[in-house]
Amino acid sequence: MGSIGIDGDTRVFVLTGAGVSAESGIPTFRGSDGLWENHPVERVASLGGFVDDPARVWRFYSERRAAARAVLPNEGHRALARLEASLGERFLLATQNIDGLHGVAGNRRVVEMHGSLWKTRCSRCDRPAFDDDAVYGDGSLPACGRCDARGEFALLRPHIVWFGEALAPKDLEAIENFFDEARGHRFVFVAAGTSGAVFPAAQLVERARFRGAETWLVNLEAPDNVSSFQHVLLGKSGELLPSLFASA
Ligand code: BJW
Repeated sequence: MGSIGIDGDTRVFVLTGAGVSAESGIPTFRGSDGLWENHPVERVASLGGFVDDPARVWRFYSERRAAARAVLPNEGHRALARLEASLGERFLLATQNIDGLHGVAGNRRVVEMHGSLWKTRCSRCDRPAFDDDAVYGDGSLPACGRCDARGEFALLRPHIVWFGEALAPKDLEAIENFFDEARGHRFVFVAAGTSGAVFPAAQLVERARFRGAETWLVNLEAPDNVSSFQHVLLGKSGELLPSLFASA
């Protein structure tokens, strides 16, 4: 397998998904043994599911917080941290993962497109999301202190982008700005560990191609949008990403 030759003109955008954290021991979503096998998606990852049964949703995310606490970045995460250290502003990482492992590995130029497992916000007021690693036990539902002070009751919710919810405009803008700036330079787009099944993340590869990007895929198996990629490397990201960027 070759590596992506990177020179002083190269801009690299990386999109990651659950597969990149799989070798750290975090389950992916789809497929056998995936998270969605045991949890009806619409009940735990939609606003409707939260309204119907907030305790179920908090149990789901609390279990994931408890499991993710003990987990460490793998070689794939570390390769991306080294790449950022080498490229600086010529690099941007957008992750669909909420586990925070890219940050633990050392990446700072990260857009967490689907939110963060380690943040909580009010389900009603515009209080900004705050750091929170609490595990909410059976039946204990966290309420918003700011709403309470106004004599209103509102539940806190995980700071996650659920199905049917819009991604943060500032996150989409950061990606679009990077794409626009990369146009006219050598622009490399890499997707790793993602099934290409969820939008808008799945269409980023086409948006990058439109700006002239060279497109690479690193994934265990061919995903839904495989035909959008010029270079396809099938295998584990923890093994492939370090050699892919060996020349950076
Ligand atoms: C390895 C590996 C190893 C394993 N190495 N590889 C256009 C068409 C159709 C539908 C839509 C559309 N646009 C929008 C929609 C609706 C919807 C959607 O996409 N639906 C699809 C299911 C069809 N999208 C949305 O609702 C989004 N919102 C939106 O578009 O809003 C519009 C709007 C505008 C204005 C107002 C209101 C609304 C939001 C999507 C949010 C997704 N959220 C989730 C859950 C929350 C996060 C969490 O709880 O963790 O995010 S869903 C879930 O899927 C999670 C993931 O981030 C996301 C992507 O999954 P990912 O990462 O690809 O994981 P897997 O498991 O699917 O794949 C792993 C891959 O890795 C596999 O291929 C393995 O082979 C591979 N692998 N080991 C390398 N070691």
